[in-house]
Order: sequence, then structure tokens, then C-alpha cells
Amino acid sequence: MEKTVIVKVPQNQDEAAIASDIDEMKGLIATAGGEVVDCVIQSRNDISPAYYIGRGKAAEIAEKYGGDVTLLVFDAELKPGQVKNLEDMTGMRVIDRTQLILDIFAARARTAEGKLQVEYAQLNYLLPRLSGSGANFMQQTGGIGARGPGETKLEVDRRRVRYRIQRIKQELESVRDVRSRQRQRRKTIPVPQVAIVGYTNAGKTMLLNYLTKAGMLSEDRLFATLDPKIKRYVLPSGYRILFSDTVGFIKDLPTHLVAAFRATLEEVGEADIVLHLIDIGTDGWESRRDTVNSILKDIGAYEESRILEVFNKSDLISPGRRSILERGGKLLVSAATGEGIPAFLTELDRMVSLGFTAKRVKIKHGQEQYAGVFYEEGIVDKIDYKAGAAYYSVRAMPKTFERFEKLLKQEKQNG
Ligand SMILES: Nc1nc2c(ncn2[C@@H]2O[C@H](COP(=O)(O)OP(=O)(O)OP(=O)(O)O)[C@@H](O)[C@H]2O)c(=O)[nH]1
Ligand SMILES: [Mg+2]
Repeated sequence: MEKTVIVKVPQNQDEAAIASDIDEMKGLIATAGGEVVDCVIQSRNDISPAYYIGRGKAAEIAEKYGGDVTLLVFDAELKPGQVKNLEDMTGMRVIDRTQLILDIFAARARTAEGKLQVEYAQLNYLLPRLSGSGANFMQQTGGIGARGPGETKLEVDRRRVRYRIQRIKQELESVRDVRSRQRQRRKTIPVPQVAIVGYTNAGKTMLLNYLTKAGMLSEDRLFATLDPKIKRYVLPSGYRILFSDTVGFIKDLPTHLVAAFRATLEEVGEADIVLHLIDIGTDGWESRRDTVNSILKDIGAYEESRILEVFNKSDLISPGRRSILERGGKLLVSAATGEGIPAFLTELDRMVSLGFTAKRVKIKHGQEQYAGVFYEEGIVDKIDYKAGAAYYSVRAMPKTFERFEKLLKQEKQNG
């Protein structure tokens, strides 16, 4: 376990917000396999261009933790020059929040697609740093005898990185095509898609496991899930749906990661219902909810009527808070104990049912096979038989009725 110190300069934040940021950093570092020894918080109004924190503070850190601590993690986005200066001053490795998140993603990626997505984000993060670090360093040292990579090597590195980025981009494009074809195919059989989204560690995978007994990896680490999974499910009223579980969101999600995961996130944009799972057991859920909503807006998946907010980990809150939340009309569930799940499913059922229309369909004798579409994609509530015909009371999506009409028409044409 790498001994680590967190460094933070609060940005006009209150105590609670600072504490919640530090907690999140601790979670990220634990996930990456580090051990947090201490947190250094420096309040200052201006950011030092050379060291981010003050030069004196940097020297103090070197003095206090030198020898024992090998990694400094800044809850910020650092400039390449700042990293260099801090490393020189402290003798420790220095990384920023973006790099930490990228490292976690890199360690987590399992599928070929996931790995490509992460590499794409990493290289995009690296590119300006390759050029920037040399340029910055030379400015500071007068450009002679810089210890950074020589200009020629730098040029070669940059060209290689750009080339690789281009290649991966093409590969990701083709993955994207495959995905969109798969989606189109899924759409020909109209089953409502419910995308589970939420902040990382909200319990998305655990909820889906609870419902479908899928046995997927759910653990107390950030970004446990990277690759999207789709599971079939039958709601209590009989509606069939497809649940999808996907990568969790986090505040200040590195933009290159958002770009890299676009194919994955597009699935969310096309879902019929977006189930936003919120961890109510951890302080600061309001700001995490805002973060998720703004990412949903970014990826074009924010449409209030399609969003169902569900509050998870209800087993962790006090009865007092619970009743306040319940009076506020919030849907509380626990994926750990199963509490609240029936009420949640009833609400999901109601939202799903809005996409369905009830009709009475006449099926003549000899046409019974066409009723199959309603069994496959909708619900058959009742059948009345009358003089040579059957009247099916069905609920189905418009697409299903269209498919049924088409089948009847085809039969007419064929004979
Ligand atoms: N007490 C309690 N813990 C829960 C509940 N739901 C999930 N957890 C825990 O929360 C942690 C995260 O659960 P996951 O299912 O991996 O969360 P996730 O939203 O899929 O996270 P990512 O895939 O990382 O985005 C695990 O340690 C779960 O055991 C719950 O209802 N109550
Ligand atoms: Mg998960």
C-alpha cells in the first residue's frame, strides 16, 4: 500500500463540502490501492502558478512527510509544471485527481472496448503534458540543459501519441457503430429500456443483483462497474423490461473520459426510463444528485418525465430522517435488505405502463398465430370468444400494434 497524503485548497467551500471532498478523495485513493496517511488543507485565495499551494507549504510537506510518504494526491487539476516543481521539491510522486481517476479506470477496464476507452482518455490527458512539461520547464530554467525530455524525443513522443489517439478513435468509432446496430436490433423487439444511473458507489449494481440475482460485481470501491451490462426483467404486473447497469458518475469527471465513454453513455440517452439511484446514506447526496443531473444534461439524457429518482441505502438512515424523506414523497429502498423494493417496482411499473396502450383486438379464426406478438411484447389480459372470432384485450407499445397490423396485411397479400 502506497503511503499517501491528500492536498487540498478549498474553493469557497463550507466545512461539510470540504469534508465530503476529502472523503471522496479517500475513497478514490483506497480504490487505487493507496493508504491515506494525512490530509493537508491550505486556505488561500490565489493559486501559485509554480506550486499550486504556497512554496513554503510545499517545503513543509517535504519536511514533515519526507521518507515515509511516497505519493501526494492533489484534489485539483494541476499544470504539468506544477507537478514537476512539486516533485522536485518533495521527492514524492505527485498526481492530480484526474490522473487518479484515470489510473483507477485503467486498472478496472476488462473488456477490449473498456481498455480502448481508458487508453484514449489517458493519451489525451498525456498529450498536452508531453509538450507542456518541456516548454514550461525550459522557460523556468532558461531553456538550457533542461532535465526534461529533449526536444527531439519530445517531438517523436508527441507524434506517436497523436498517431495512437487517431487509431483508437477509429476503433472506438467502429465499436460505436456496432453498439448502435445492436441497439437498433433490440428496438425491433420493443421492450422498454431502463438505464440505471447514479454517482459511483450508489449501489446500482447491487440493486440490479437484488432484482435479477445476477451476481455481478458490486463492492465498496469507486467505479466497480465499467462495462455496461443488460439484464432482462419482468415487472410485477407482467411488463418485460431491459435493465442496463453502467459506469458510475463522479464530480468533475475528466472530460476525456466522458468523450471516451460516449458509446457507453449513449445507451443512457436512448433509454425509455432513466432510473437515477441516489445514495441517501452518505452526507452530501444533494450535490451528488446535481452532479449526475448535469452529466445527464451533457450527454443529452436529461428529460424530467423520463427520470425516476430512487433513494438507496435506506437501511443506513435514522427512523426520524426516514419519515421526513418519506413525507417528502421520496422513494426509499435498500438494495441490501430489500426494503422499499415493492413500492419502487410499483412506481416503475406505472412509468413503464405509460408507454403501453390498452386495446381490444379482433383475431379471426385461423389468425391465432399473430396473437403471438402480444404475448411476446405486451400483455394479454383477457380473451372473449364470439362467433368465429376472438377478442383479445391487450396492452402493448405502439410498435407492437404496428407489427401486428403488418403481419395481418402480409397475410392478406399472400392469400
Ligand atoms: N448499507 C447498504 N449498503 C449498500 C446498499 N446498496 C449498496 N450498498 C453497498 O454500496 C457499495 C457500492 O455498491 P455497488 O453496487 O458496487 O455500487 P455501484 O453504484 O454499482 O458503484 P459503481 O459500479 O462503482 O459505480 C457496496 O459496498 C455495497 O455493498 C444498501 O442498500 N445498503
Ligand atoms: Mg456498479
